[in-house]
Amino acid sequence: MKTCIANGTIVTDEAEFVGDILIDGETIAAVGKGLSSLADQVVDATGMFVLPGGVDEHTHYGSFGGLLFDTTAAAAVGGTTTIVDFAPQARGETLADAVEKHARLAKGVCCVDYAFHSMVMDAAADLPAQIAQLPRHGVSAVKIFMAYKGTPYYMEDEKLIEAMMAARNTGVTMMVHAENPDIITVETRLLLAEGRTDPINHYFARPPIAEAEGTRHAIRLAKFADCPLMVMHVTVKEAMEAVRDAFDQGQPVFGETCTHYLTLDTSYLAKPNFEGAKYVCSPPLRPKEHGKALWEAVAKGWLTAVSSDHCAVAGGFAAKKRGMGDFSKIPNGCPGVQERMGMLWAQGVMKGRISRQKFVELTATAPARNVGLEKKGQLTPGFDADIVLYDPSYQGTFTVADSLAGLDYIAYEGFPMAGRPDKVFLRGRLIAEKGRYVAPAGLGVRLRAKPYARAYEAFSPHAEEYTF
Ligand code: DUC
Ligand code: ZN
Ligand code: ZN
Repeated sequence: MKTCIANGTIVTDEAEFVGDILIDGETIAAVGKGLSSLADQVVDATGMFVLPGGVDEHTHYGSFGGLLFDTTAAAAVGGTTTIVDFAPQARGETLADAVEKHARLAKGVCCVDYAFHSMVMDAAADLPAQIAQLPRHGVSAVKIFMAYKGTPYYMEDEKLIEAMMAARNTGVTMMVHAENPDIITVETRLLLAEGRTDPINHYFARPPIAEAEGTRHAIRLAKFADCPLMVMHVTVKEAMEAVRDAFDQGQPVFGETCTHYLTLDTSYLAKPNFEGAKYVCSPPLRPKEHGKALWEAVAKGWLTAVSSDHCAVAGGFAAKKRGMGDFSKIPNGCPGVQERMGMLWAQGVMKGRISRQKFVELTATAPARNVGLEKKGQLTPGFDADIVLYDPSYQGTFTVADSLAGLDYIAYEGFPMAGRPDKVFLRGRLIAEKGRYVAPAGLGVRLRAKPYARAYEAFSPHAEEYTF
């Protein structure tokens, strides 16, 4: 069966032009003009922007208390056709077993295609060997937590260095959650001792300097270990600058940021009636000036992708209220997979902060490249026919009433929409239309991410052997 998406404005990470996309089965067969006559059916895309389906390189379905894959229709209606989800590790479990267990939860349930990252939540003595196994399980990246001291997530430098060396030797991308754990521990203790228990104190306990220090620290360790590095959820100007400057000096260091750090700020944590708890995530929301620096960074390519860090904490607002009386007990997590692309379009493209090409790069092309997903993120013959017809004329507001994420709130309530995905195709099949999910659940398939992905592209551990 051949389908032609005709007469839309096709937007890639480099250009845009009015034309057609011919889909043959699940794959893009051709991009050009006058392709309708080759198709069995034609979808008129006049007036639409035709975008690659979004790739969200950072989601938490089931980790950090997040709801599971039965809530992934939210991704589809928001224009995201691939998620890369963190597989949580149970105590005593190997990283590979954790990935395979997580894959069983997604199979036949997930509404969009999915790949996995590993995350170390219980570092065993053989962690380096476990990391080396990951590419065989289709996993190209592992995340290490420098924060969360006192929990099994936390990793001390000695282990982190060994993990970096193992990752480097096997082409696994080392991802870090970079916040100085001791600053957080001390600040949390001081704040609670003063009786400061409200959600806003989550920010004061994790000040910008904690992230700046953690980021610089991670970059130095990576330099020592000769390991490419991906700094996740960069939220502060100084951390972003550390990533940018290390890269400029020739170190393979990359970073991403997330929708909420670009569009929300610390004032949301101060909302009355404990509403601020809905916005508790780590690192925390930052004062506005950091958001400004992050917009500049994504526009200029100093940060490579915008993910949602989607974590829809099960139980919604009631679950967040477990932290009443002690902000440090508020479950961490901010939902956003559904709104990621629409918010970035409305707040980024429509406000002139990024171009449409940059939008495509940040939401689809670059994350696919970061993760090593070879057939995703581009409107190119041979790639999967994951395609969004984006209707720029639609006007509305983001509201929980339209959310498929399974919570009683969203993070972007009341924000204006500037258009929305009118039709979303997953491997050639229509799965969402005008905010509704229109396909049987569970059509997503598991993707294998290739090692030696983006962070390794300019990196040869044996470069000196080739100098003359
Ligand atoms: N880090 C994340 O990336 N997401 C949720 C919480 C965290 O610490
Ligand atoms: Zn993190
Ligand atoms: Zn996360």
